[in-house]
Order: sequence, then structure tokens, then C-alpha cells
Amino acid sequence: MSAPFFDNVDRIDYEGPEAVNPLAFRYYDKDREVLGRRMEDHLRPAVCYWHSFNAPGLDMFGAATLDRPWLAGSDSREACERKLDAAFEFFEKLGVPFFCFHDRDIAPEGTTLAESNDHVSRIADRMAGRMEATGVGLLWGTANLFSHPRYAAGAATNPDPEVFAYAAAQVKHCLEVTHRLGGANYVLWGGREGYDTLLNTDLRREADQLGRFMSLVVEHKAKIGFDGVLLIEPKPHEPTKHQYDHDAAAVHAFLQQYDLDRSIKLNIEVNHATLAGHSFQHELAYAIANGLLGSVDANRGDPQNGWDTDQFPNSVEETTLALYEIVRGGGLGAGGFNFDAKLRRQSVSRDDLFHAHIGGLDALAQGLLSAAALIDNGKLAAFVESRYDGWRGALGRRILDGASLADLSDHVVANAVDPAPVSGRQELLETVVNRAIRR
Ligand code: XUL
Ligand code: CO
Repeated sequence: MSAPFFDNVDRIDYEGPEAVNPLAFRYYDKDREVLGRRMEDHLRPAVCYWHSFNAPGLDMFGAATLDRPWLAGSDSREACERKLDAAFEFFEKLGVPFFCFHDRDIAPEGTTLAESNDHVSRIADRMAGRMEATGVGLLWGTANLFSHPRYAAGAATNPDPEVFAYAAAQVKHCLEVTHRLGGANYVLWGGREGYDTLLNTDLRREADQLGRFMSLVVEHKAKIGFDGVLLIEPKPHEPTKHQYDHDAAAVHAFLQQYDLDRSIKLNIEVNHATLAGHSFQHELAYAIANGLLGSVDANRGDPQNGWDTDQFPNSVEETTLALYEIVRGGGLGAGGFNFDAKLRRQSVSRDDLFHAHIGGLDALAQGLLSAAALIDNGKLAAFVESRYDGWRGALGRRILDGASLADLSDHVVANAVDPAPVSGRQELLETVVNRAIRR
């Protein structure tokens, strides 16, 4: 079967909150100005190749369920060309500005690295043509360093240096292809960089290996003149018991330890944040507070399940809090919102891909509008500002400027200091948020 693959769907348009057409946006109106910037420029949404065009609906208990005609004979280059057609038809009809891929999503693995690289390069040539013709850009590329059995014990953190070398060679090629396609970022998810048991693991050595690997990537990026942003994507576990890039704070410490904190930023994923026991808002706030926010993988977990369910975002409260942090933090820069989200196994129809992305984009747009309302009314910011007033006063400045414990002791005794508790107003602030949410 060949294109069109989605012939029962036309271009998805914005039809407003009262629309009845399920194949239309109710809130995502890409040209609408929000706080002086187009909605599309705030969100920079991207569709991912892997969940939407590669995954056939397998799970550990059962076979493929999804209607994905382009996947027939999925190991061949011809099938990958069909997949490219399907993907670009979808990107255009949905009207998103970006997509993302792993090298192994777009082209088959060969019997040697040279053959694999050749497959990737040839598909990338076709891809460049489609990008040119449609105006759809690459938000980021990444190398799959976790599916092949050679990576079972990790890539950079593998006990075998030959595996490190193989992974380095694969990233070199994928980084160059991403550069050639004008990618805005390059992502490194440490798929199996972690351990299943400490009984066979040298933690110290593996951290140094990972630090060395990232330094090599930074060096090669400069060498080829790629001016996109390098991003590490934190995740606490799955597939390994413990992933080294556990959360934003752990990656921050790693980057500082290996002197990489000015060269690499973070790709924050919602469901990875919640797996780590954090909220999405927390991971964003941490990254922004430390100048590390790069991009976002948009999805959601299931509160009753402890794994990475990668469902499409649908909580407007969650997207509101996230966009409040992002917009106040200065925006996503070269980053965007990549839908690293997959359909449920029973959502077998091809057009379910549209319903999922329309819902996800509307949830982001509702979050953006709600965040803008919170920023406009200024209540949260004013409260936080006034809460720290004392730190702008004489005592606060003295403490930060170097008062010693003895100085502070003298101050408390001399002035009979006796601070009274002040309300943190949590419930009031939660209501401020709820009242701003655009449902
Ligand atoms: C896995 C995950 C990856 C990365 C890219 O949980 O999120 O798809 O986003 O390798
Ligand atoms: Co991801």
C-alpha cells in the first residue's frame, strides 16, 4: 500500500472551543498571539517517529494490533520509505512544525555499522526533500543505543570498551545527520545506562565512562559546527533497575562533575518526572532554576501504574503548571514539546493518531492560555515576591554577604529576635490556579 495513508482525514484546522468536529482543534490556534508570541512559537510541537510510525501495538503479552500498513516488511528500505511518506503526510495534515526520530526508527539496522549508516544517510536524503517541500523541521534526532542486544549492558557504561566504541560511532553518524537536516537539538537518552544489579557493577568506573562519552559528543558537535543544543533526557529506571540519569538534579550533578554543565541541557519528560517521584512542574522548575531547560517530552503516566505508560497529555492542570514555569522562565528557546506518547493497544485505527495528537495539542494550548492568565493577573508571582521580602532587607543582605554564625547569634540576642510564623497560603494559591484554568 502506498500514500496517501490517511485519505479520510484532511488538514486539521482550528475551529474554536464550540466546534463539534472531532478532527479539529478547539484551543490550538497556532497563529494566535499569547503574551506577545504566536502559540506555535511558544509550544514548538513535534510528532515522534517511534511511537507514532514504528510501534505496531505489541506488548509483552501479545502481538501487533495497530493498523499500520506502511510497516509491512518493516526491515526493508522500501518499507522505511513508505513510513517516511506516512509520517510526512501526517505531519502536514496535523500542521505541526517539527518531528523527532531515532536513527533506527527511520532506517533498518544493517549487518555492519557502515551498512546501517548508509541506510540512515539514504533515508535522510529523502527526508531532506520532504522537509524542504513541507516546511516541517527537525526538533531533534537521537541514536538508539538500547534496542540491539549489544547494548544489553549499556552503551557508554558497558563493561566492554568495544560497545562504547560502537555507540560512539553510531552517535557520530546520527549527530552528523541531525546537523545536515538542520536539527534544533540532539538528544541523548541513556536507554540502558544504569544497572540491573550492583553485584556485577562498578559504579565509579561507569560514571567516568559516561562522562567521557558526553565529552566526546560535545567535542564532535563543535568540530562539525552543529549549533543545535545537546540534551540529556533524565529517567529514573526502566528498562534498567536504576538509570544513572535519574532526574534533573542527578544529571545536573553529573554535568558539573564532568565540567559539562555549560554544554548540555535537559530534555524533561513528564512520565519520567513522575516515575522519579516528582511532578512534571518540579523537574521543569529545577531545570529552569539552574539554567538547564532545553526541551520537553510531552506525555503523561497513569497514577495507578508504576511504569512509563507514555499516554498523551490530557490534564490541563498539569500543562498549566508546566507552561507557567516555562513561560516565566523565558520559554523553550530551541526546544519544543515532543509528543513522546503512544496510543493504547486497542486504539487500532489509523485516525486514532490524529485524535491523540489533537487532544494533546489542545491540552497544551489550554495550558498555555491558562498560564498566560496566571501571568497576567500576577497573583502567584506577587505572593512569592513578597514572601521573601525579608531577604531584600538589612538582615537578609547581611546573611548573604557573609555574616558568621557568631554575628547572627549576637543579632538575635541583642534584638530579642522572635519571628512569628506567616501563612504560606497554599490553599488560596491553589484556588488562584484553578480559577485561571481554561477548560
Ligand atoms: C524512553 C524515551 C525515549 C527518548 C528518546 O522512555 O523517552 O523515547 O525520548 O530516546
Ligand atoms: Co522521551
